Amino acid sequence: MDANDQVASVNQKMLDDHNIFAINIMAAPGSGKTSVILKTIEALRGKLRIGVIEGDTAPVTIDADKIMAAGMPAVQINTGGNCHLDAMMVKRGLEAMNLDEIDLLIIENVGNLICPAGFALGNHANVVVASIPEGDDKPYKYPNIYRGLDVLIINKTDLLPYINFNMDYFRQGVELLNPGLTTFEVSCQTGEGIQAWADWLLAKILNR
Ligand SMILES: Nc1nc2c(ncn2[C@@H]2O[C@H](COP(=O)(O)OP(=O)(O)O)[C@@H](O)[C@H]2O)c(=O)[nH]1
Ligand SMILES: [Mg+2]
Ligand SMILES: [Zn+2]
Repeated sequence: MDANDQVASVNQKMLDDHNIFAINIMAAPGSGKTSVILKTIEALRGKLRIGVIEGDTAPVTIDADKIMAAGMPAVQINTGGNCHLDAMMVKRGLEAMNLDEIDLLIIENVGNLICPAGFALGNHANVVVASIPEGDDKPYKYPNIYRGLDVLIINKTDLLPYINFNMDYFRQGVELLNPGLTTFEVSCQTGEGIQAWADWLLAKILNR
């Protein structure tokens, strides 16, 4: 863990030297991490240059291909079966990118609600993408990931009419773990809420 933290500090220095703000997106598989990244790219196009590091446990480039199709640089990191990204993997990703061409780095962590929270990567903000179909009890069952969090995105709100999900119960659980957490309710399907999230992110970067 000490070795990981040391490399994370090296990563953060590399990012700071290039004036890059970096976020680490953690979530369950299928919650909409890649969808949120694609929507964020659209919302901030012309305002920020965004690079993406895609972490996956299998040697596939499905997510990175989607980012590159959206016109932004992406590096795919294969964790070799590991269930989280560590700082060394992110360092390899940073070394494979042209950091002079990026203002915002988005790291898509491996889909997993447990151990990604335990590995510092050198990013400046931790983001979780929760989604309606996962159920409203997840903050109570996976508390650790919510504790060290800077922003929460609740995705797939378009599915609220079809799924038994009590938003008050969910948000009360989050509030107990992380009082006052900045939270955005969004739908990548309809685009609802995306602008508010993108505006917050842009302001955070400009007012650093
Ligand atoms: N209905 C609905 N589906 C969504 C939304 N966001 C993502 N999806 C779908 O959820 C699935 C997983 O999305 P993806 O972005 O790949 O999730 P990831 O595994 O967390 O990166 C895909 O079929 C998306 O089209 C949303 O807001 N509403
Ligand atoms: Mg993905
Ligand atoms: Zn893991």
